[in-house]
Formats: sequence, structure tokens, C-alpha cells
Amino acid sequence: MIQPTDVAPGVDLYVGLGANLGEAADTLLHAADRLARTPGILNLRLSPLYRSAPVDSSGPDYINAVAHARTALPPQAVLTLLQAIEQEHGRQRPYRNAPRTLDLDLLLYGDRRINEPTLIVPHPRMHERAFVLRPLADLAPGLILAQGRLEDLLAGCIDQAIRPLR
Ligand code: PH2
Ligand code: MG
Ligand code: MG
Repeated sequence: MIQPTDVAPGVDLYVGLGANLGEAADTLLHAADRLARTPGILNLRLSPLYRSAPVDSSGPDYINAVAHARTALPPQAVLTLLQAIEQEHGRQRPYRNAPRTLDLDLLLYGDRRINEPTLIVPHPRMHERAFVLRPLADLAPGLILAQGRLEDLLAGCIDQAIRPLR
């Protein structure tokens, strides 16, 4: 059957990528590629990479990006997948917001609101973090979150240092 558009089936998935230990930029590119090659993850697009100062965290600057895909996987399966990829990159969790080799956060899963012990969606702090909003704006300009329009929220994060990697 001919489809009216070329939009892949499933829901819009947004994932935040961050790292500030090791070869952070390479790690983000590998993680995005790994995600894109996973069955059930379709049409993955990766934002440009950004360098950002740690927010409520310590250590070197972070490299951050956001990925968009369409997915047929349920949210808990996405979470399990993201945690598996973090583990493949040697993620350790010595304390909250510790420097890390790779952090993959499920930011948005369509319009779904999820409040489970292991998964809260939309990500509860994404609306106040330039390192999420800036790359998200590259992929989804004009997106409206519960707290407001993406670009307006980003304007409220003017004090957070972030710049394109190159
Ligand atoms: N992640 C955090 C805490 N602080 N700061 C920056 N710049 N980038 C991050 O990815 C980040 C952070 C918790 O996940
Ligand atoms: Mg995080
Ligand atoms: Mg995380």
C-alpha cells in the first residue's frame, strides 16, 4: 500500500547523549550508530555535538548531543537498550551526577507521560538544561514542552556555557 508520507511507523523518540570521560565525542558517535543499528529504532538523526560546562556535576567539560528516531519499542525496552549501550562503554555510577564515559537519557517518548520507579518521561530536568535544549532545538525547532516553547526555555538558560564542538 502506498503511504501518504515517508514517516516511519511508531512514536517519536528523543534521547540525550552526554559524556565527559575518555574520548567523549567518539563515544557519542559510536553510541548513536549502535542505536541506529538496533531493530525497532528507525530513521535515527543525530544533532550536532556541543561542548558544555558541567551542570550540577564535576570534572571536564561534557560533550552533548540529542538523537531523534521513530521507534516501535516500548519505553521500558528503550530504557534497557540505553542502559546496555552505557554498559558497553564502561559506565560506572559511583555517586549521583559523577563524571561518566556515557550517559543516555530517554528524554521524550511521543506525548507519553511515564512515572515509574525506574523511568520518568519527559525527563524531569530537560527543560532547564541548555545541553539538552540546544541540540534538541536543532532537531525539533518550535517544539512545545509542558514548560513552554523550546527556544523560550533555552533563552532562560543563558547562564549555562555551551558551544558547538566545531
Ligand atoms: N549530565 C548530568 C549532570 N550535568 N552537565 C552537562 N554539561 N552535560 C551533561 O550531560 C550533564 C551535566 C546528569 O546526567
Ligand atoms: Mg543525564
Ligand atoms: Mg542518565
